[in-house]
Amino acid sequence: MKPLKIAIQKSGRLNEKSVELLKNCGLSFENYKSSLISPVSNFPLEILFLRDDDIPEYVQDGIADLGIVGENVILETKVEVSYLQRLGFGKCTLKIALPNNSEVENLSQLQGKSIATSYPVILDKFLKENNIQADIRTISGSVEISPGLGLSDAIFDIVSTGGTLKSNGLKPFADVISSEAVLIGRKGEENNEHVLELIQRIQSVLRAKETKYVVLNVPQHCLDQILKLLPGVKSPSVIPLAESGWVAVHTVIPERDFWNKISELKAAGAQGIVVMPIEKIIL
Ligand code: PRT
Ligand code: ZN
Repeated sequence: MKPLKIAIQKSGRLNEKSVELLKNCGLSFENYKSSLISPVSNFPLEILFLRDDDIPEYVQDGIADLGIVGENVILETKVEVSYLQRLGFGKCTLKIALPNNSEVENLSQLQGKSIATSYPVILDKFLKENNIQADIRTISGSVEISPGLGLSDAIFDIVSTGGTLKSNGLKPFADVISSEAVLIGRKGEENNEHVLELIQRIQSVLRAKETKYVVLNVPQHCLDQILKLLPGVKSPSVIPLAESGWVAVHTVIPERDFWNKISELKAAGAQGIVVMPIEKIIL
């Protein structure tokens, strides 16, 4: 059977995390910087290393079956692909930003202004939705220097920490979309057996990342209250300890709620709490 092809970024912000995700899915492949294509030795899959801008079209046109790319790139290229899974990395927001001394105070005051961007399609849609006619100046890089050079009144660009805006004398003004890396697939391929298997593996890696395995010692008389605090995958395991009157409780706790939950458990009588990372959770 012909192997599937998955396109990932060759170098750049999404490369390392994309490779790490695929390796965590148990896929075995070489990651030579010089090669364009790398076969996976233990799954019917080949990995194509491409510029991120090319990935959506390659997937739409069937040159690749799957791709990992920022949502912003998909929206900008207006391709027809299936969103298969959000991946939780490469998070950023596309914002309109203004020079610190700009007099623009609300969206309607962008009317007639010029805005420099590498994302004209997304910006144009946003401006139309808000009935603003502005002059979109498409440039391919270093958008943030354009107001300082007198080339535009505002910019529309990716922001993550905000450091680049700040160091160029700009301030965030309006959030347009948020984006993260997503797994996309060619339309009609969604139910391919190997695509489904890969999605399942990715989900089990993501689930594990969001949770911690926790073991706590609990005096028997506190057990009921402790169990009420714990969700677990099904329900927590309770194991007697050598010392009578004590049990060990094994469970998983969501990362986002972690420190609050640990405080609640301590307050309810838990002791000797051990926390471990989880590699995969297969449901
Ligand atoms: O070479 P190739 O074409 O493949 O890569 P690229 O240079 O076009 O993209 P790359 O590697 O820079 O980014 C890949 C993807 O990462 C983007 O499409 C986004 O989905 C995502 N991403 C997440 C970001 C950022 N965060 C980000 N901060 N992409 C770019 N930036 C840039 C932004 O353009 C600006 O210049 O970082 C600067 C702002 O960062 P802060 O932290 O100062 O706000
Ligand atoms: Zn690019």
